[in-house]
Amino acid sequence: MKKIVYILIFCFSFSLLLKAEDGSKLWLRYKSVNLSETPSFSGLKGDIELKAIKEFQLAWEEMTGSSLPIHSRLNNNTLLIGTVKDLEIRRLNLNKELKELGSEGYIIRTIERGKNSITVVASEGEKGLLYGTFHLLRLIQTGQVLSSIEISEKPLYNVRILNHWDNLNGTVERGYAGYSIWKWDELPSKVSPRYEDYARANASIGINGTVINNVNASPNILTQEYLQKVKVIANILRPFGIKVYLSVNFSSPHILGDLANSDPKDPEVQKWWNNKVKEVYQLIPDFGGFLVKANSEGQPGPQDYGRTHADGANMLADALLPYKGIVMWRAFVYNPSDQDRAKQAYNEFMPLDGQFRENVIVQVKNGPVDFQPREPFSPLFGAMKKTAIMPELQITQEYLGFSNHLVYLGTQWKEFLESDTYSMGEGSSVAKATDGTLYKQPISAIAGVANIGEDTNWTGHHFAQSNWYAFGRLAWNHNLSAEQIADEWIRMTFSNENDFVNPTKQIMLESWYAAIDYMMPLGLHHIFAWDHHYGPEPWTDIPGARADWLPRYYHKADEYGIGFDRTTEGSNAVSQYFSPLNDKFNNIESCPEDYILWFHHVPWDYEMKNGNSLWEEMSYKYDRGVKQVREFQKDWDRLESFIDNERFKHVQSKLKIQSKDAVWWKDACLLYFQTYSKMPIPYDIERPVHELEDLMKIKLDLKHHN
Ligand code: BDP
Repeated sequence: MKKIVYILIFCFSFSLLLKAEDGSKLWLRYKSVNLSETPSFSGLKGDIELKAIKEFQLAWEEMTGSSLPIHSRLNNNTLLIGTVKDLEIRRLNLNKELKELGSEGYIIRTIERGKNSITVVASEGEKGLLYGTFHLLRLIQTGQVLSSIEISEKPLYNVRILNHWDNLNGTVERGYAGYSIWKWDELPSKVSPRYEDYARANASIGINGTVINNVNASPNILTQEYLQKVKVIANILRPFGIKVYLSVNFSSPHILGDLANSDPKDPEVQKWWNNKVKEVYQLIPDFGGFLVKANSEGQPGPQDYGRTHADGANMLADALLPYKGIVMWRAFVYNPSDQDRAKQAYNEFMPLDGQFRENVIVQVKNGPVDFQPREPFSPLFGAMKKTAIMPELQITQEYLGFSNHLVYLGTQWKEFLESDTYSMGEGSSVAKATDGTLYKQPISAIAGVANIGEDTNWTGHHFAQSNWYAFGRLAWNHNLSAEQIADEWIRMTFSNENDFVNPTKQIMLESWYAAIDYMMPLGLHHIFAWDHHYGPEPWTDIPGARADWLPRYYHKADEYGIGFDRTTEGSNAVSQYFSPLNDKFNNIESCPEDYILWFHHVPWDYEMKNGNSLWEEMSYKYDRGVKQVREFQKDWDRLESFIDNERFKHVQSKLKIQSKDAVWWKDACLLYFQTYSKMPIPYDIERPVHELEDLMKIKLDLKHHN
């Protein structure tokens, strides 16, 4: 049925009622929008059952308190939403442009039609329409001028996907926002309303895929029983343009299928996977594919049978190919050995370059070790020129204070995506090496490990929502600045008042640097407490534990100095980078100080660029991190009148925890490393308030759910 919808001109304002808010609406808060300056804006037309139109209706209702007026003619100030299938859209001569933008791209444009000025949201496909509508709503929410819009967009990565590390028992590995949102016990009969809320939120930022179970995968996910549950989730996500993917356990044929082994070269094993994949597609016709953690941290894999990662990935890829499914094969591999952990993934995967099927994409964490507060980019980016590579970012703050610390990661991800790999000469950023610009690849993708749980505000900390948001926005367009993303997010989530937006943005933009400073400045890494990765334990020694799971392996502090020698004299990890980076990192004089202890074992009295000794510089960095968090507290307190009390208080108390933790980190690291440096903590910084021996006794009972 064809219906044309017109909306009357609206021009009104809302008084900002600072009603208690629990954060459950995320950035999709249409109520608080002040429309007083919104010029004539109206109309809606559409003939498809579109979530896009529904979303606009919902927004309209929330903004105006009344339902969307429907008329039957195009007038001035009409909003026209439609795909190229729609006659009105076809009449606008946008088809060529729309074709170039593809089915996820869209145009939002003010078009003069005779005496009338209409606003058009148009796309080749329905997904583009959904994204375009959310974009338009974002413009409204952030108070932008709507009288002459000229926007055309398309995503820079094809697959923009969340990785949930959610277990089938409801726990979330490295999850800090409560239990999983996926209620496996209730499915398939009972459907939580949050599944649809989740889908909407993701669609609003362009996320188009989700891996709903942990990479440490239970084989049970592939049983009929669970697939029936997955089907229900897939059905809910589909209208929002989101495909479901699953993490699979490489030993599934043996464990579920009772086969003697799971050797990828065994025809019985191949047959098992072919049948299993067929079964999956019978239930979920648009199923996305598999994510695999193999031969990593005790997970089974092809190497158990003397086969390579390529053999394993290709077997699954062959099974998925007839249905256009993909395999995301993780490169997060390392084993206890004499070889520097930071070098292992590269050494393992480089020889396999060119051996992977076209529907395989190798998923590489941003850094060579493991989501540390700050790492140089993994040398695999740009290096595998005949293999599609996708970045894996960690949205959940496993190594950044869980859901207690305010750490905006837009800044971190931008630094990473813009890092120059030099793989094809200067200007070969990680982003370009993975989005299809430098290397022609059939698929491009980017993944983020989700920070979502059943907490009312979804992410534990209200500000952790900004990381979910930033991931989606950067996956869509990595050219956006961290600042722009923070700005939009604040306006949509809290308030459009500049006196609130600007200081809040400042906090966000400084927060990652502050966290690095109070946790692991100057390239220090992995000096966390055993297992739970929350607080500092640079001293830990667990008898019998793997050396590469202990902080000493990484900081190597001794009386001479501190840091991991990865130069040509040391582990030679520098050689995995392209020229001129290899030389730059190799030479202590040219190595960026942000990474100096990542690449060098530096004497305590080494003179830094500003004239401080290394020890002094380290002390000042820790101190600066602490001071910054104290400033965040002051800044936040000044903003009390701008937002609802509920969220204000929540963030305020989280900042208290962060502040205490920052002091804990500073005292622990300075007092402990001082036992090696034997130098005084510079007298112009705050004295430690803890005894080292007391700090060494702290054992937090934070469960790490495996
Ligand atoms: C580490 C986590 C661990 C994950 C692993 C992975 O500590 O829980 O299973 O990464 O990415 O950061 O596979």
